[in-house]
Amino acid sequence: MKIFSIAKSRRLRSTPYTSRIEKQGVTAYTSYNHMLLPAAFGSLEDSYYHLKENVQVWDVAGERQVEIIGKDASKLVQLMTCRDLSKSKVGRCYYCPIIDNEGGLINDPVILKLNENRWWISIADSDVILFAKGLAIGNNFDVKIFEPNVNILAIQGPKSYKLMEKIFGKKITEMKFFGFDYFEFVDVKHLIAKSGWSKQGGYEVYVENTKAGLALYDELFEIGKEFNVKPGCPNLIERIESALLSYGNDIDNNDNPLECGLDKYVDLDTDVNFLGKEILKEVKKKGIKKKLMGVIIEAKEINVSKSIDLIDKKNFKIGELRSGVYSPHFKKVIGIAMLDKPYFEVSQTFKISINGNIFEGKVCDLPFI
Ligand code: THG
Repeated sequence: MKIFSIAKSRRLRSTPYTSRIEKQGVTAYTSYNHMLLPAAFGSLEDSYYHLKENVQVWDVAGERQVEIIGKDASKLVQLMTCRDLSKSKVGRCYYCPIIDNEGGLINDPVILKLNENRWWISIADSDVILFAKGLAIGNNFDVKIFEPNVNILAIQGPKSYKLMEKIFGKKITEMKFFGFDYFEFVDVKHLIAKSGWSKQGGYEVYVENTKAGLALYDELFEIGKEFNVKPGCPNLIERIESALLSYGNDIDNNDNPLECGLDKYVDLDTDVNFLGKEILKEVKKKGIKKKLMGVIIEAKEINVSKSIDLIDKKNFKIGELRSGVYSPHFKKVIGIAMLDKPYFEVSQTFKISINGNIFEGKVCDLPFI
């Protein structure tokens, strides 16, 4: 595979941590919400093992916040998501599909309820702010919508608890998954959630005060020495094994949340008002025509930069691979694929062409682990 460098510019925004991670050896970037997102610090497999055993600090400032504040803030947030937020609590995070009037996914953010009239939508890679502003204008909602200067630092891995306890005290270890609270470091309070885009445990610090955030960044690496801390980033192997979905890769606006296995976050039997509700009810009644599934492929290597067709014995397309990677755990390629009806069944077999060679594969449930 030929390697290309990334051309930086103002449009592809740097983060407050960019100069730090470049000193620390970032080797690849991707773009996320028009911002640099580190994609590798050397070997993907080394980072994978390190993440599963130690602790990493990630510059995930690209997970931008869309702040919605005002009298109609809750109404607007609910209009955008099919998850029922009527019983939501201040101090909690909610993983919420955002969908349009046709039920198509716009984004799959984490939504934080800051208070009754103030929310942060912690977005994946699509311009939710434009969608939110359009809806607010069209509905004459009394809200302000903007992107606050928040730059998330994720602390991920099994040793994240010990590291964060050393810096913030015992209370931080008592927080529940997807809860958030405020914790002080050198006289500055930071919003910290027990969350993150890995299944290895950890926290996310929503840094609002950049200077204090950089001091915290340095402290994490200083105190973290005894826990073998390293800089890292969302890890393709770990996130596919854990089936953490990536908007734009695994799912996009042509998919609805029921097709993506997000049924848990689709509340059709409540009286809350959201876009696409009637359409999703119809989809549920009639049944989905495609479904996101796991796949295991008898190959040792893959690089997915666009969808790859999955075909049956007669060379008929039955689905498409959307993400894939070699898993050291399974010693095979694993991936996330959209399978057409009626092929989205566990143990369904298929063929796939990777770099001109044909490999056998099998459909399975998500997550892998
Ligand atoms: N953290 C924050 N913002 C984010 C992400 C994040 N924005 C972009 C992207 N990641 C959004 N996508 C996801 C996808 C999955 C999860 C979080 C964000 C996730 N899911 C858990 C799971 O699937 O098991 C738990 C969901 C739940 O139980 O509610 O964590 O990572 N700030």
